[in-house]
Amino acid sequence: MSQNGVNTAKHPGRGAFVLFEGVDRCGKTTQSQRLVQHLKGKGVDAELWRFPDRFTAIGRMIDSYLTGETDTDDAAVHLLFSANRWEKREAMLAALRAGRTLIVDRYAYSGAAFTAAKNLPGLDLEWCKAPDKGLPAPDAVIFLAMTPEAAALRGGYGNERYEKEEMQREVARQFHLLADDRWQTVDAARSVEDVEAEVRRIAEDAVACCLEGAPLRVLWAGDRTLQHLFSSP
Ligand code: NYM
Ligand code: MG
Repeated sequence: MSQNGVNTAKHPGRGAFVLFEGVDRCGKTTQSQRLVQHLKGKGVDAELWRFPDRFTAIGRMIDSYLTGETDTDDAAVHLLFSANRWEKREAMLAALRAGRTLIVDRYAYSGAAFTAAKNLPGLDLEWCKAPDKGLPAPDAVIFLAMTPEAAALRGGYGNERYEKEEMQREVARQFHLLADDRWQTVDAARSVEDVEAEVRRIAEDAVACCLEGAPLRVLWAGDRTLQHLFSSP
């Protein structure tokens, strides 16, 4: 609609960025896949993303570190995980701008929690967060809460680096320090269906808010938003 030459048409609304976080084996992959199917069934344009994305050049380095094929300096590999998010930033923004909702399995919170859990001198939580500052922030973080003991009972961990109960306990502690105002803790020790019902409510709320034009925020940068990238010309 045009009034006095000013475009007053309501921006058609963007996609939502819904993030799943939690310790290994807490059900993120199952719940994120089911959520995408559910949203698609309701006519929402939704897509599943995961980090690390092991299929880029950087992602292949991360994969070989996680499988134990290579040893990489802890700070250097932390920066690779972050670079793996930065290299997807443009595509992420383009998808959200096109109205596509992204359901994301792990992001910068995992990045900070896993490295900080190593408790290495110099690599404290603030250092770990720094390289991811400025990335798009999720509209909702669904934290699937489960004790590492309960997660371990779920068919056990795999053989990748970090998949040990002691490490996971420390990761859980770091996650709690990262909880922010977008963080929703969901008790993941219940049945898949009970967890799913709560997950759906959170995601559908986020999708609705973004359709109405909720601004996309900048990660770990206070109230800064990326709204200038979303307004129509
Ligand atoms: N991980 C994941 C990190 O250490 N830093 C990161 O930035 C991200 C995104 O990689 N144990 C760890 C957490 C997992 C491992 O993830 C592989 P997945 O979801 O199991 O493929
Ligand atoms: Mg894993």
